[in-house]
Amino acid sequence: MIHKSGFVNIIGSPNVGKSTLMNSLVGKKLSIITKKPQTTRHRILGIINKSDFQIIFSDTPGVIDPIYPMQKIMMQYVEKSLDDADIILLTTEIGKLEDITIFNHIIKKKNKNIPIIILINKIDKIGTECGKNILYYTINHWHKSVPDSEILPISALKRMNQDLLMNKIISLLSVHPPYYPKDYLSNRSERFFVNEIIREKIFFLYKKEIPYSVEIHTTLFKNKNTFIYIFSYIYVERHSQKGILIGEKGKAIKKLNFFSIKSIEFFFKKKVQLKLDVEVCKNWRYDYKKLKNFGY
Ligand SMILES: Nc1nc2c(ncn2[C@@H]2O[C@H](COP(=O)(O)OP(=O)(O)O)[C@@H](O)[C@H]2O)c(=O)[nH]1
Ligand SMILES: [Mg+2]
Repeated sequence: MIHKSGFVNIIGSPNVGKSTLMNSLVGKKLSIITKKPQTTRHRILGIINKSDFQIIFSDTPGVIDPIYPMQKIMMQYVEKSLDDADIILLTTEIGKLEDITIFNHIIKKKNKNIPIIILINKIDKIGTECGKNILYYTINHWHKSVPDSEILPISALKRMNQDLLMNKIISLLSVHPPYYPKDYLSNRSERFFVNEIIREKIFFLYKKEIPYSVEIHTTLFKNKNTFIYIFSYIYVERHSQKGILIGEKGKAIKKLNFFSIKSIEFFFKKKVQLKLDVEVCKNWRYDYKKLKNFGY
């Protein structure tokens, strides 16, 4: 039997739905999703395994102009994902014509032979006549701006045109044995997913700069008979943030613990006991050494 395999990298500006798309294609919530930009910090692989193909999707941080060291490292992940792609999914959303600046930059940098598919996401938002016009203009805009590319309107959330996208990807894949064992869903460890789930809850429960200032480090993940025992540190940048995280009489962190457990249990399909501890790691986002220790 012929077997196809390849790396499909999802790239685009923040908040257009890259993580939602990868999760919905893979069928498991591997990447965290929030309403806020710059949620995804790492490059995360999501793998689809079928008897005759293996597709390795890569979710990447949104393309931005980096300001501080952590963002610079995030953008290096994006650049790297331009080199090792077999197919690039340039993702934008309906009406977001200004993404042309980012797309031109990416198209210039990428290897000429790598095919790109332009995905116009969030088409579930149309419906009104006005929405249809916007979609029409958006498609036209991309046809004119990037003449040689494939363009596909989709909805990651409502899974619209997902079959079309999958067929297109499979037709572009090369014949190749699988790159990863066929039971792999991701390249990431159990601890990594715990870190990310807790971070997602922090995005959900805390305001302003708090979610951007935390880093989670899970030091213990013990699979017991009937439950998983987990210990995670939450690092913040300043003492004042520690107070906010814990909250009055520990109320805030209790809430965080509760929501985190629910999601971690859902992810691993097992009961979970979770201990959280908050520590200050001064200005870690600005410190290359500390970032390295955190695995960036
Ligand atoms: N209406 C609609 N919203 C979407 C769609 N895909 C993603 N979103 C929302 O857009 C926001 C950002 O999604 P996310 O996947 O985190 O974007 P990323 O930053 O590109 O990874 C979230 O609130 C998603 O629920 C879609 O197809 N339709
Ligand atoms: Mg994301």
